[in-house]
Amino acid sequence: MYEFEIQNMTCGHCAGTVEKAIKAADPEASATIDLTARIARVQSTLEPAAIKAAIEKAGYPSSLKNI
Ligand SMILES: [Cu+2]
Repeated sequence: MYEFEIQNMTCGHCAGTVEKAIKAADPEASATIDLTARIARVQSTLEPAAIKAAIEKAGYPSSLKNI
């Protein structure tokens, strides 16, 4: 499980876009979005960098948190 901090994820629409981007990168991924903390928790077999790139491509730069 990875945690990404996504600073410009500010509303439900953003959260939906981020979740869609994660699912597009890995259909098997499960994503939990915490809009208040602006964090996406992702369960995926892909490398964190691949998920990060997909989120970024959707317009949301993120930073990976170590957990
Ligand atoms: Cu938004």
